[in-house]
Amino acid sequence: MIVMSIAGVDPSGGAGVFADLKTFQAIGVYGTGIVTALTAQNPYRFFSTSPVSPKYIEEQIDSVLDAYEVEFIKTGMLYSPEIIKLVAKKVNEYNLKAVVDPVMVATSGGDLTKEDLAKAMNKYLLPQAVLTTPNISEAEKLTDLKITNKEDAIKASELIKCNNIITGGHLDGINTINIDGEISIVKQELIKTDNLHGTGCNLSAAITAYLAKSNDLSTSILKSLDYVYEGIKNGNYGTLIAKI
Ligand code: PXL
Repeated sequence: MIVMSIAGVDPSGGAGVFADLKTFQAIGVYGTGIVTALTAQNPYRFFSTSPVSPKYIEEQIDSVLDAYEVEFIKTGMLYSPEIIKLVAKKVNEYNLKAVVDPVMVATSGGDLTKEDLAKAMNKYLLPQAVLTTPNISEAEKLTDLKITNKEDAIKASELIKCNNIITGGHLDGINTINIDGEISIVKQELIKTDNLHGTGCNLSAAITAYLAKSNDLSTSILKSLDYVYEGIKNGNYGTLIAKI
């Protein structure tokens, strides 16, 4: 089983492509990584971003898919509407099943993107995605709703253009899952920590890996929530032996 991450590079290894590869490895699938942008950052401070050209992102994707059979991919930081459009084109061209983490802002507060990406996500990528995994602020941007409670989250999840989990790290641990229009709520205990960097990246990577291992969508989400919870508790991802 070969999966692919299309995302940015966080050199401190907690988020982005490097983190995704560790999570793929921990769950027992072979990971490939397409770089959309470099960043200079650590878990506490964001310095800058240097994007890769869409043409070179396309060349990376084509070179990997020329050799490897890939069914499931995840996308993370896509940086610009042009890159979102390109990735949507590739998903379509190669018939890829995409888990989309609609990254817009880093946990550390850095603006990862130069433009409002929500419009391009809604138009090009989400309509053909298997799942999207917004946090509260990303779900607000995708739907133009303000989310302050469970009812708001359910409303937003019904507006998002594909199956989704709205993660509850900023909503008392209330995760709202919408699969084929069926809503379920999974409440998790919140852990007191100063390092939540990369939680979203690792969640979507874990879901992708579990899907590649033939788990259904609901099972993949539940196992991945567990994986990320343990990662937060231990301050680390990928070094865990995941429940495969
Ligand atoms: O978790 C959002 C995110 C995604 N991708 C990259 C990041 C971050 C957060 O820092 O650095 C590359």
